[in-house]
Amino acid sequence: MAHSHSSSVNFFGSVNKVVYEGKNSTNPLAFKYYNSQEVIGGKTMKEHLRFSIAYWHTFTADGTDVFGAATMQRPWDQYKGMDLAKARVEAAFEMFEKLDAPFFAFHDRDIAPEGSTLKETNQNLDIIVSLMKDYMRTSNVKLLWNTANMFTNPRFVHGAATSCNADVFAYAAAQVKKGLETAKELGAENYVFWGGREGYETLLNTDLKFELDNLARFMHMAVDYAKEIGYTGQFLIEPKPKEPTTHQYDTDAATTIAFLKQYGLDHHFKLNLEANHATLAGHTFEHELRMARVHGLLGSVDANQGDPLLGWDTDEFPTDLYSATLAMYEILQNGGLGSGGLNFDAKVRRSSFEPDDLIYSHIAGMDAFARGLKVAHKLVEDRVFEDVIKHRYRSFTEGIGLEIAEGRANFKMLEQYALNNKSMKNESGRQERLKAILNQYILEV
Ligand code: XLS
Ligand code: CA
Ligand code: CA
Repeated sequence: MAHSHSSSVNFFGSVNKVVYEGKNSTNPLAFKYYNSQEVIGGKTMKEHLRFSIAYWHTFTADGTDVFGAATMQRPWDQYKGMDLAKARVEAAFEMFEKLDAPFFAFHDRDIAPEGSTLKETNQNLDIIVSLMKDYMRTSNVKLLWNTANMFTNPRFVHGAATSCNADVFAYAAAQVKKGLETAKELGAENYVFWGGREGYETLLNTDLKFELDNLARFMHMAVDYAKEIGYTGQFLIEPKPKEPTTHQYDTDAATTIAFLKQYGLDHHFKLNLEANHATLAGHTFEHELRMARVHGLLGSVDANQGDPLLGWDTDEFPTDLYSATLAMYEILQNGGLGSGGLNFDAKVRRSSFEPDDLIYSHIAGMDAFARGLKVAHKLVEDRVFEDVIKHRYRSFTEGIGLEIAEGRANFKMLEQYALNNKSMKNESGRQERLKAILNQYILEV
C-alpha cells in the first residue's frame, strides 16, 4: 500500500479544501460561520477555537453499537493490521488539511493495534508514531493531546490504576509511561487522563479509600516521570460520572477538584471538560466550565453534546447554539484555553455512514462554535451579564455587606445587625428577561 506523504491517495476524493463562504452559502462542504482568519477581540477565530479532531470516533470507530454491527463506510478499511493503521494516518492527515484543523487527539490503541506482548504493542505504536511525526513535520497540524486506552482490553475488567490486581496497576503504569514518551516525541500540548474504568460497581467488594489512594499514587508517578523525561505539556484529568462503571471516581468538576486538592495534585493538573459528561452528571456544560474556571483549573474542552432523551454518552457533534455560546462565554472569561483546545470528541450517528458525513459533521460543529464565539464575545463586550451580576450583589459593597465580604464580620455582630434591621427587601432575579436578551444576541449578532 502507499504510505509516503507525497502519495496521492485520496480517501475523501469528493471533498476539496473546505473554505468559508458565509452564512448565505448552500454548499454543504463550506463553512457558513467559521472564518478562521476573522479577528475577534484581537485574536483570529482559529486561535480562539483551537479545533481538534478525535481519532477514535473519526478514523477508528466502525459504527458498532450494543445492538448492531458496523455500518461505517471507511475506504481505509480495505486494509488490515498495521497497513490499516498506516492508512488511517493518511486518511487523518488528508482530512485535517481539508478542514484546516490545527489539532488532533488520540488514544494509544486508536492509532496502532495491540501485539501479543506489551513489547510488541509498543513496537507497533513506535512505527505509527514515527509515521505521524513525518506527517506533522510537513503539515501545520499539532497534537492537542494523547491518552492511554485502559478500558477496552479485558485485563482492565476491574479498572487500571484502581484495579484490585497489582499486576494490572503495573501494566497500566507501563502504558502511561509509554504514553508520556509518545507525548514528548510528538510534542503533545497536553496529556489526558480519563479513567475509563476507574470507579466501582458495588461497595460490597470495593475498598474505596484504597482505590482512591492508589489512583493518586499513580498520578504522582506520572507527574514524576514527565519531569524525569522533560515532558512539559499540561496534564489534564477528564471527569465523567458513570459509564462504563456505575460510579466513576472523577465524577464531575467539583469532585475531581477535591480529589486533586486532597492528594496535592492540583498544581500539576487542569480539567478537560466534556459537554456530554456534564449532562450525564446532571449539570449543564457551562456549570462544569464555570466550576473549573473559578478554581483556575479550566484546561481544555471535549466539544460534543448528549441526547437528553436517551440519557447516555452519545457523543454527538455539538450543534446546540445556546450551549456553544455559553461555553464560549466561559472560555473567553477564562482568557482562553491556554494549551487546551476544542476537541470534537464526537461521532457521526450510526446511520450517517458515508465518508462525507465525517466532513459535514465537523463543519456543523465548527460553525456552531464559531457562532458561539461571536455571540459570547459581544455579550462580554457589552457586559450584559456582568453588569446585572454586579448590581445584584451590590449589598456587599457597603455597610454590613462589605464587613462580611472583607472577612470582618462574625455571628454576634450579624445578630446585632439583624435585631436592629427594620427593613429587608429582596429584588427579582429577572431570569426570563435575561434569557430573552440572550436570545436577542444569539439571533442578532
Ligand atoms: C469517554 C471519554 C474518552 C476520553 C478520552 O467517554 O470521553 O473518549 O475523552 O479517553
Ligand atoms: Ca471525552
Ligand atoms: Ca463521552
